[in-house]
Amino acid sequence: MSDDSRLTKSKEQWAKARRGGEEREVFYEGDDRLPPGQHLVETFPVLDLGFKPEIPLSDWTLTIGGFVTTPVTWTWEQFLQQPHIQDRSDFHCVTSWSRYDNDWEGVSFKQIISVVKPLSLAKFVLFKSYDDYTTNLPIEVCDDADVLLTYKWNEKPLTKEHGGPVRVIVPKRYAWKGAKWIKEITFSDKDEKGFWEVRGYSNTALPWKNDRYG
Ligand SMILES: Nc1nc2c(c(=O)[nH]1)N[C@H]1C(S)=C(S)[C@@H](COP(=O)(O)O)O[C@H]1N2
Ligand SMILES: [Mo]
Repeated sequence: MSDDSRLTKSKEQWAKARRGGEEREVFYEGDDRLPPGQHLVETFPVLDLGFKPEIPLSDWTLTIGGFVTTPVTWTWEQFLQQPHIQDRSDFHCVTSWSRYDNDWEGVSFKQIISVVKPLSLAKFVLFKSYDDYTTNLPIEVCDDADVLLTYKWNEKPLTKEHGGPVRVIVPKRYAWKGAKWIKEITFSDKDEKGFWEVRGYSNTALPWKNDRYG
């Protein structure tokens, strides 16, 4: 299918859904940008453990360590001094909503790797947050050009409800793999499962494979 016909088709579908009275949330199938079992939303829902930590920038630190050559703890100023990237990506939550075209800006995971230099023994990454949330990924999944620690969403500072000051974004995985309110990143030889992974969610979390439960 050409890009043009895809665009036309999805415009028709949007129109249909709107005539049906759904203003904000549109359900349809057949958009080849939407992973199986997902529906598109225009809003940006908030999901957390019922607690949104408040972290003043003067108290914020990010510690990156474990099996690395050069562990670091960055203050907010030191984080901002790192080279920045921008990336636009779609966001897929396992609870079935997807949100297209989110603009993120921050420090790429590739930059983190180049700073801390993981040892060859390091095969996995564990993310820990200020709300004690954790999630885990293999290092090669993190070492991808679209994985970043963002402090902006659509050109504005990332709000507390969406994980500000800084959260992780891993576009090719379901959104629970992206830790909000990131506090620690630990490289390890072992795959330690995170909060949802120990509760039965998939360890791989691939939206395009409908890979929700372990
Ligand atoms: N620290 C932390 N990060 C988290 C969560 C959380 O509860 N705490 N929830 C995860 C889940 S299940 C999802 S779907 C996304 C939701 O991000 P949003 O609230 O910005 O939509 O954050 C993920 N990262
Ligand atoms: Mo989620």
